[in-house]
Amino acid sequence: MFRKLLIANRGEIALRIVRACRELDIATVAVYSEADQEALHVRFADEAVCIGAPRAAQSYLKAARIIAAAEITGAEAVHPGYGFLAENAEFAEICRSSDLVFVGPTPDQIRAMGDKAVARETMRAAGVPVVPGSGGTVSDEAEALKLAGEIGYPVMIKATAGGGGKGMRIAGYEGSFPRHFAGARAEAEAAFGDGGVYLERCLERPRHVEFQVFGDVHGRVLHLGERDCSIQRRHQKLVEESPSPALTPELRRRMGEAAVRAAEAIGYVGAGTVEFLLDASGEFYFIEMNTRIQVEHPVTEATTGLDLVKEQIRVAAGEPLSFPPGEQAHHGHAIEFRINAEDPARDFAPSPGLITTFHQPGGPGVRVDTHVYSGYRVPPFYDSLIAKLVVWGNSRREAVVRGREALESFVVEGISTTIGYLARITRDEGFLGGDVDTSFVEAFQDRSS
Ligand code: MV4
Repeated sequence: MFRKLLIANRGEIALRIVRACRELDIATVAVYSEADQEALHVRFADEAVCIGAPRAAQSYLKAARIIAAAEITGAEAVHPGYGFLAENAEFAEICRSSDLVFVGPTPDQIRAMGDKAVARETMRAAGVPVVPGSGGTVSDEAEALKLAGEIGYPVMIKATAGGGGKGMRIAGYEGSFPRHFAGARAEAEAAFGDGGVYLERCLERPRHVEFQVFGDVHGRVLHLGERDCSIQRRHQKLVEESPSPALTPELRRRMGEAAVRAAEAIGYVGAGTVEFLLDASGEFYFIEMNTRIQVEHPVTEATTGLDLVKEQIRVAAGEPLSFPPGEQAHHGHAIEFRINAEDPARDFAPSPGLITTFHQPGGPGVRVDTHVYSGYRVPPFYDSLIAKLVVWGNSRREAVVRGREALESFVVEGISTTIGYLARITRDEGFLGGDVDTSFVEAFQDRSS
């Protein structure tokens, strides 16, 4: 096992990784920006190295400085967390050529899924269902228009370098296609330096159901069940839960098999997430694979009793997966609520600043992953997640009630947060019925205002 590991991240996930390392008896190195001098990941890690100015581009995204910090401190491995450099194949490659173990998949595996049109083709060839659409990217407008007619409107135009909904456009009918096609290409070029786009039939009010997968260097690949992430606002997830209220045992089995096939197709090693869209008729389609640990991984930890971050580190050290053979056992129901420093009354505008009071809930089945505390100043430079509330219950109903009580006793003063908004969701009839799809937030906002 590694003796020392560098954490190339900040916030709650950096603390999460510190805790996993403590249990594995691995020393930790934090890196931090000038804005994070007072951060808990800096205080709780065994050593800390300042790597630059507050902006991520000047610190957490500076591969060379992170590698230098690892070399100076004698770290043997680098855990990238999520965001920042977690899905940067070049960074994974630099780690390798610097004799550092990147805790995650290989550069080739990151690349195979990073290009979304290539990933679609790889999955289709492996027998994983994909949304009907183009084979690869399309650049010629006349050809794209013809293809769109064959796919059938509405048609979705997606950036191949995008993902998570970035650079996505819907053409509702033939007349609007050329405009959206040109718009999507220009947007993709500006945002990613790659104007490549592909087409998919636009599914009507799908659900977002993703499967947690894991692979080891000994060739074993398995899944740990699903998370339903249909409650999103502008492609930001607000609430995630497992099991998905939409799956039957039969559908879960088929989707789980498809998820494992997806990971096996690229010889996947480490923690990954295979994302599917599920339509109202029960058809499911691969859309993307994320080659990192995700924000919502504690939902799966709650229903499986496993520690996914420790498992990532063990797998990176070459150990076989520690999970028992066969189907993994799941217990009860878990829900994660993302608490952001945002003001729902001002269209979720960021609300950085000084937290004067922070009091977190507790009790049976309540877990809070956070890096903030009373007296902490939320910097304006990074994403707005300040805490994840993860509740567990024997039934969905019990989990929802625990979530509601926990949100109602959560006190954060000094800044605006999404706590009140999330508490209202727990009282919503649609949510209580498990009747959620991609239109949930819009419909909820209409009926609750
Ligand atoms: C789609 C779609 C409908 N049809 N693709 C993909 C990334 C995700 N964040 C948004 N994505 C969608 N892709 C096709 N072919 C609808 C969405 C979508 C969505 C998906 C899941 C959860 C919430 C969503 C909100 C808007 C759009």
